[in-house]
Amino acid sequence: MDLNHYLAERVRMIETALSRHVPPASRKPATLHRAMRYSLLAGGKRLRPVLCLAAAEACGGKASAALPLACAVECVHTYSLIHDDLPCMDDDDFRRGRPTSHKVFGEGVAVLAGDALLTVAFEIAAKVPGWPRYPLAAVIAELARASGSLQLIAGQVADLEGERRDLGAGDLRFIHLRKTAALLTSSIRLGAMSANTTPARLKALTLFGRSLGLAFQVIDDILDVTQTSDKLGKSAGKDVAAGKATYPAIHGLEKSRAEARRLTAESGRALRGFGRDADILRAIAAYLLQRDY
Ligand code: GRG
Repeated sequence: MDLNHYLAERVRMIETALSRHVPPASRKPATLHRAMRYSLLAGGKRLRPVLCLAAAEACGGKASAALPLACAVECVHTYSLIHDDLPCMDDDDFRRGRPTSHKVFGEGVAVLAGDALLTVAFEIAAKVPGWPRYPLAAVIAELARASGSLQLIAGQVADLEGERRDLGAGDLRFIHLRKTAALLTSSIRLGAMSANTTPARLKALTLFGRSLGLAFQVIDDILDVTQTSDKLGKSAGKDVAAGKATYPAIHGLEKSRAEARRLTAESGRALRGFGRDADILRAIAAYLLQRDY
């Protein structure tokens, strides 16, 4: 299947489901629901939910079975963006091509909209039936681990504490693995779980997600220095301004590009045991690498 066609169809499916899972903007407290919808339905790339559906399909499952889990990871991801943009964190005023949540709704409502998106993620995930190899409790624990203090939040803490400090390549890998690769990998694992995949395939997809997540973050770091804010839909050049350790800052642009290519190739090798059903996952990995022009 053609990747653009696949992405357009799956993104449409995800957008429709996301809109249904979150209370309407008119529902009390209306400001909160408006803020949740403002950030969630602001048209991000939907990379994590698309990967969730594509992983389900690569394992012979159906996108429709994985859809609630895809929406759940997107809610967690959007919460993390809202909180990351707050003045007490990265202090950003531009995200997904529009002013950040706290700029529009104020800090209090932005914090609460993030809290509510994190909470609704688990309500949505709890709607799946669970599968013979992966009962509902295992599915919920998967999402909780990726979002929790050892993964996503650990990455954010290390990132915060690393500002204006001399971090090395090992510290940077620690941050990337947790802040970016953990939720991305979990999106893929959740999709695979919805297809009741074998433990061997789940392991292979975990390796795929880890390499892809690292590649994605290296590319994101490159784009931060090579692209404009308009093109990115978020403030460019923030990493340098905040004195952050990034891949290009430590290794330079050329080595960073080589590393992104190496990690993408590594992600491809993890899919060796999969047939044509995983072609979309392979195509997504190649497509992400092309973002770095
Ligand atoms: C606040 C707990 C907490 C965590 C925040 C997501 C995050 C951790 C920080 C945002 C900054 C950043 C560079 C994170 C790394 C992951 C990343 C590249 C996020 C942006 O994801 P995209 O590009 O965004 O997929 P869209 O808007 O397309 O969904």
